[in-house]
Amino acid sequence: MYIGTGLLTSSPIIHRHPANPILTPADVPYEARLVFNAGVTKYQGKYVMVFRNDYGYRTDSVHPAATDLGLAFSDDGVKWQVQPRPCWQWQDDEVNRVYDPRLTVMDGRCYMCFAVDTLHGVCGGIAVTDDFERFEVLSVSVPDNRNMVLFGEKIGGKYVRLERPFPVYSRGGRDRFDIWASDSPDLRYWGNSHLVLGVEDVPYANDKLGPAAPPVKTPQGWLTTFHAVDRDSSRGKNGWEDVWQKRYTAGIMLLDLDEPWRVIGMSKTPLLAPEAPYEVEGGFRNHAIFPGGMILEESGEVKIYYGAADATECLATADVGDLVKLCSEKRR
Ligand code: BMA
Repeated sequence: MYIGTGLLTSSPIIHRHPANPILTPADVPYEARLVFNAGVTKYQGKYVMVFRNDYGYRTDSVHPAATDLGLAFSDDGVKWQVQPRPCWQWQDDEVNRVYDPRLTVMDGRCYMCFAVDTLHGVCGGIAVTDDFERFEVLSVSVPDNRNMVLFGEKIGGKYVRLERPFPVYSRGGRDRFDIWASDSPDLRYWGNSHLVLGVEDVPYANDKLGPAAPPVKTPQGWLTTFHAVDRDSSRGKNGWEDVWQKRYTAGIMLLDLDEPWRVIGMSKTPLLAPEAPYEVEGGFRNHAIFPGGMILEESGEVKIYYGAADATECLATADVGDLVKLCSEKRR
């Protein structure tokens, strides 16, 4: 029996963009039904977005017919030109689909973390591209793991990622999934893992957490979003499925610059909780906010891109100083 964490509201320091949703299926020039959970970064002078497109659904069907990854470019991060074709589908007998991309630029190359449903479990992968046409897969984890995000530079001489393994054995058969960090000398071999944040650390979660957008660097620490999930057994139909008991909110925390598995601050309340119409109604799974992109502009504005209700892509903005301050509510 799950009891939810009650009424949740968004922080007053974050502002939903008036153009929301900034990407919908109507913007996509090929079959698209649900367009959400995008990775967004700046690359070669443009904003670039790789978005998840689930298509072939009917509203009375709960299982995705297919998923591909779409590509869009923008000059301002708000208006997007979607490219005529999806950008990558991993052709492999073992692979069912690739989804929830996150983008990190390092040394002039664009790295994409992704979730991949295989015939033998859900894995997290990392690929690299220079042109969004050819992707080289560098590593795939053992199941079950996903929500990987890469830090934008080496720390202590190693690449670092946040990730979310999902163990069930010995966890009482319940969801109880936490955020971890691992490092790597070459983006292929990962280890030296540390627990970063447990479900019990987040007052508005009772079910699971996951890394959201790749962290941005500030003088005070690595600023990073995460998704936090509460479940309530009394919730019923809330989207296309017969029963959808979860609510996904976005949280924010600050990680140590040199030991990024150490949380040095975290807001005890959500940064973004589902409230806007496009977050709470008409979606595949209502009450789902799933950030996948975070850009720190020179002006100090932070753009946070998030999937809303597993149906469209949205944007919210905040000032970097306000975000850092919000995290100072909790110190360890
Ligand atoms: C998670 C992932 C996300 C999705 C979320 C809400 O488990 O599958 O892709 O947005 O659930 O449905």
